[in-house]
Amino acid sequence: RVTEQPIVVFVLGGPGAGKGTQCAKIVEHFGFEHLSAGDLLRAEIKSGSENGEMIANMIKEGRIVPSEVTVDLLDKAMTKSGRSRFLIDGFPRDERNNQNWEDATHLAFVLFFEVPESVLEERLLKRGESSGRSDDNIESIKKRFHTYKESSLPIIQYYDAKGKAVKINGDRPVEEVWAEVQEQFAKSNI
Ligand code: UP5
Ligand code: MG
Repeated sequence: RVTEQPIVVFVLGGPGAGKGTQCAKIVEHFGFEHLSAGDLLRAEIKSGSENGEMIANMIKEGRIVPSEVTVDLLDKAMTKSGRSRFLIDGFPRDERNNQNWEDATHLAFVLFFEVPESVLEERLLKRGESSGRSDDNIESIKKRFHTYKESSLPIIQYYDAKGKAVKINGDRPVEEVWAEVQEQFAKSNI
């Protein structure tokens, strides 16, 4: 494909759907740059940035950080990487996050992991035993689910209506999910 624009795949799905797990495998096999918006925000907290406290509060409350903060972190990470193909994990999460990306990038497709909420809850509680993540507790998890349904699902539905969403049943063993993800990337030719 001849394009000046970065090629982007959005990787979406509820909290704990397996976005990070599958992105690591995609990187290994298909050589994308993986940018997790959540990881960038957590790194920003650790860096002692003036936004740190605000971001930490939003994450614990399962709320979406103001778009300009996240978009700025993504922009910087994309520029710094010098790469042209990106997996953007856990973003866009609402309408505001979604503005301008379709013009500024070539959006190849949106990978969407479907997993029932009960399974997500179980995964996150288990991870919470050792993750140290401030939002892997039952109160924060419920808030994350609420935000996901209210703000993030409509974005996925928007891309689905445009024929851009690739839906994958994420409620299967990691390797089974990966087999389908791998097939999708192999046939997409990006
Ligand atoms: N696991 C993974 N796959 C499995 C499988 N197939 N079978 C069984 N277990 C599986 O996986 C989660 C857990 O499940 C792990 O223990 C894993 O081993 C297991 P993971 O791959 O980490 O799932 P992922 O979808 O990445 O889950 P994550 O918790 O990262 O998703 P969230 O979307 O909740 O978190 P994120 O880091 O993206 O965002 C956190 C917060 O940051 C948000 O709530 C929000 O407050 C803020 N944020 C913004 O404000 N804006 C943004 O743009 C992004 C984030
Ligand atoms: Mg993640």
